[in-house]
Amino acid sequence: MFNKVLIANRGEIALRVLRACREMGITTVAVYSKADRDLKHVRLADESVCIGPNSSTESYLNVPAIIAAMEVTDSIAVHPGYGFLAENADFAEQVQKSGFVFIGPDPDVIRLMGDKVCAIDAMIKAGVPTVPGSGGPLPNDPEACLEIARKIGFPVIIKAAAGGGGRGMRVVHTEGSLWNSVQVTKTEAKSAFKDDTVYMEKYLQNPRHVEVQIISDGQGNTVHLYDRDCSLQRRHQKVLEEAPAPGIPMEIREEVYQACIKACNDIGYRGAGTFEFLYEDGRFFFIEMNTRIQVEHPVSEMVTGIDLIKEQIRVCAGEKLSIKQEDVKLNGHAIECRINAEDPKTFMPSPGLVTNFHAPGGLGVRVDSHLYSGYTVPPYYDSMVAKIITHAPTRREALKRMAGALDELIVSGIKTNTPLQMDLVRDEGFLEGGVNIHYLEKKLGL
Ligand code: MV4
Repeated sequence: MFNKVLIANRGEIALRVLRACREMGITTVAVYSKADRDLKHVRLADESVCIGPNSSTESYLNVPAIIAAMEVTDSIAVHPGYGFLAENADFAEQVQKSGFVFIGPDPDVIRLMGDKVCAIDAMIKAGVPTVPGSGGPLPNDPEACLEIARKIGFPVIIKAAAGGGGRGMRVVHTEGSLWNSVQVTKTEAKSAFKDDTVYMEKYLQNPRHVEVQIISDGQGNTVHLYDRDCSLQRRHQKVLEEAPAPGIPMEIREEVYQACIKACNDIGYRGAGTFEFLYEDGRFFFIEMNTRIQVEHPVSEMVTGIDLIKEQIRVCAGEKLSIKQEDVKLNGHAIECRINAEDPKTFMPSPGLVTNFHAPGGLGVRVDSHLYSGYTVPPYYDSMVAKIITHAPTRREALKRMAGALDELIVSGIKTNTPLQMDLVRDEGFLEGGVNIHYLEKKLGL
């Protein structure tokens, strides 16, 4: 096992990784930007290194600075968390070439999944159900594109191969607007990702966002940790997630889990990973794969009892997976509410001094947060400051528990989206279960 791990992230996920390392007896190294010297995990880490100024480009995204920090601290491995460099294949490669371990899949696997056209192709080969589509890049020819779109049937969606997470896509409803949309998406993709490759899919009008969590040791052993529903989102930012996805028959899900496991073993996947699907009319359609730990991983941990961060570290240290599929039992239901430092009405960021912080507690309540009374939320990074997770035998009970936890939560001095979350866990439509990806934006009148 690694004796020292560098945590290349900040906020709640850096603290989450630190806690896993501590339990495994691994020495921790925190790296932080100038604005982040007072982060909770920096105080708790065995060692810490300032890697640059406030801007993330010059600190948490600064590859030479992070590798230099690994060298001066004699770190063995780096945990990237989520965001920042977590899905940067070039970073993973640099880490390996410098003689360190990247806690994640091989750079080539990150690269394969980063190209959505290649990812979809790999999934088709493994038998994972995908959205009907162009089955490759779109040709640079209006007539050929029109023929593909007619075969798929309108509406269609044009997506950038290098995009993902909602960046670089365009819905097309009519034949007349197709070619212009293809060209505009290509131009945007070229400037955003330096790659103008685009592909086409059937546009699903009212799907749910359901994702499958897996963990693999890269030695042919992969297990799934069931699924999560992340349909409650605003502008591609998830707001509330839950596990398992409500109201989907287990036979349908089981088939998808087995296909995901086969895909992992086919591509030699190592580490934690998420298969994102759109779910509509009783069917799953793969859209993309995330090769990192995700923000919402705690809901899967709560319903399975598995520590995903520890498993990530173990498999990336070359150990075999410590669990077999039959050990992964689904127990109850979990909900996660993301607490953001933002205005609950305008969604404008609201950084500043937290004059008082009081976390909720009790049976089945988990709080993943780096907040403390007297901490100042800097304006330079993501506005998420806490995740409240509740676990109970049933969905209704988990939601009821969440309502109580949100009532207990105190974050004074800054604005947060807690009022929105309080409203959501009491929302009639959401309480029914199985709302689609447009539900929250419609509710907010967007
Ligand atoms: C889609 C889609 C409908 N049909 N693809 C947005 C994020 C990216 N991961 C893929 N996205 C979508 N792809 C087809 N063929 C609708 C979306 C989408 C969406 C997906 C998941 C969660 C929220 C969403 C919000 C708007 C659009």
